[in-house]
Amino acid sequence: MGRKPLRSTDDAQPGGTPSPEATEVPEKRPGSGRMGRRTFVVGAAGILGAGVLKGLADPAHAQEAQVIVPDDPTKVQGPTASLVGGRSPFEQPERFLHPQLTSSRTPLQELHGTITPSDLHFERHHGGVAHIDPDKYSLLVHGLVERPMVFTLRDLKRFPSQSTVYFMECSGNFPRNASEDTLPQQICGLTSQSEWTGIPLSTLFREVGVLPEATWFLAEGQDAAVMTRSIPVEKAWDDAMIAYGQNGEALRPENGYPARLFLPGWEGNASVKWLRRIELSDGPFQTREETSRYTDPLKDGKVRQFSFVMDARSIITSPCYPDRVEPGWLELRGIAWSGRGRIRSAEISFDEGATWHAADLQEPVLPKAHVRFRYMWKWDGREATVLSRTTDETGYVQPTQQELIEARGVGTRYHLNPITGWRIRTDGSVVYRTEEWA
Ligand SMILES: Nc1nc2c(c(=O)[nH]1)N[C@H]1C(S)=C(S)[C@@H](COP(=O)(O)O)O[C@H]1N2
Ligand SMILES: [Mo]
Repeated sequence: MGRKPLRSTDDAQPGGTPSPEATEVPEKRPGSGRMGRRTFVVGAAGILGAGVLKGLADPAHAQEAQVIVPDDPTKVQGPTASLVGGRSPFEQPERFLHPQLTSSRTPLQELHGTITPSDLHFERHHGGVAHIDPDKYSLLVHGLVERPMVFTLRDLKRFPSQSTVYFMECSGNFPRNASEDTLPQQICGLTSQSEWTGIPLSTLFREVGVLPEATWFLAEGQDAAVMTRSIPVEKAWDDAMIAYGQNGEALRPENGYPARLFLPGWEGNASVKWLRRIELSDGPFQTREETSRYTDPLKDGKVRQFSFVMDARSIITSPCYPDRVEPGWLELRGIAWSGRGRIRSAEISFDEGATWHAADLQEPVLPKAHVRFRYMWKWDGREATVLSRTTDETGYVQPTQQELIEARGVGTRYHLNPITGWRIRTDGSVVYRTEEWA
């Protein structure tokens, strides 16, 4: 099936600064149509030829080289083994780029299972990608501690390590007033999942001897934005990590190489990439990213600050726009996740939420992780709507958009997790079930 080029949705927010994350449906990069190419290109370091040069001219495809797909692969010797593998030329999943290139979104509708390939993990950069020499990397931990210390990457890697699967989500992950031709990637592609390897932050906190009066810490990045956020110290004693590995390899530069803070289940913004400094203190630092940004206006004129936890959410990723389905059995597939812990259930509704039917959850259901759900459904060819909603182990139920607006007002841009779904028309075409904001 082909992907139509998407028009951008002008979702400007009245009375607010436009946020690259929260307010716009990003546009697809021009000229990157799927499967439309005559010459296939595939990532394959080690294959030489015109394709390599072509790749160099286009940084987005720097690792690509041309391959030939024979009519009968049994009649020709195939290419040799290579240093680094690439995708089948028939599979070209791509992130969606924000027009200002400040973020890109995971193609959730093209993924299987629950792990996001590292090169498709969403990105959000406030000052571009920082490139850091691992030999020059250091992390300073100071402030209200007994022994201020500087750790090199080597030092960090000597501590007992852990590898855990967690989702990561930007809190600006819902485009209000999206149109029917909207992909899952545009609805909530600012979430991805990886197996993160690193050390518990508590290890470093014990090493430096965090003082009892320290209640918050500042995390600072070494990028052009010098991203800084204040985090309650309890998160360090709970499950915060310093991550240096992602899906079996080193972090990608875009995701914070060589080391980042990782706060499971909390808004992505606080997981500071390219982490260079942690300062322990007896209160929050009130940085730009936690005062003018990442706060949620409420109905009563007040503003919610330090809303760290990502609320439970789900999305059906198949079928979705722009699929076309046939009458008969369909497996509805999607993902559900919660920053509070495990997903308890994912449910499907065919009657706008009047009744709900339990979907199967793929085991193991991990805490603070995307969980795949599936539901077998026989489509009778009549116009239909499919919605998904999830409930987490704390009993939190994913709200409708109306419930969200009633609870928080219309001004909120961050932490929007409404129930969403798809309309299936009699011709089998699938479109986003639009809902006007407010
Ligand atoms: N140093 C630094 N850390 C950062 C950012 C940044 O721009 N600079 N972006 C933040 C935001 S807004 C999000 S959502 C996550 C995104 O992480 P990712 O790019 O690895 O997906 O990183 C956070 N950490
Ligand atoms: Mo973000």
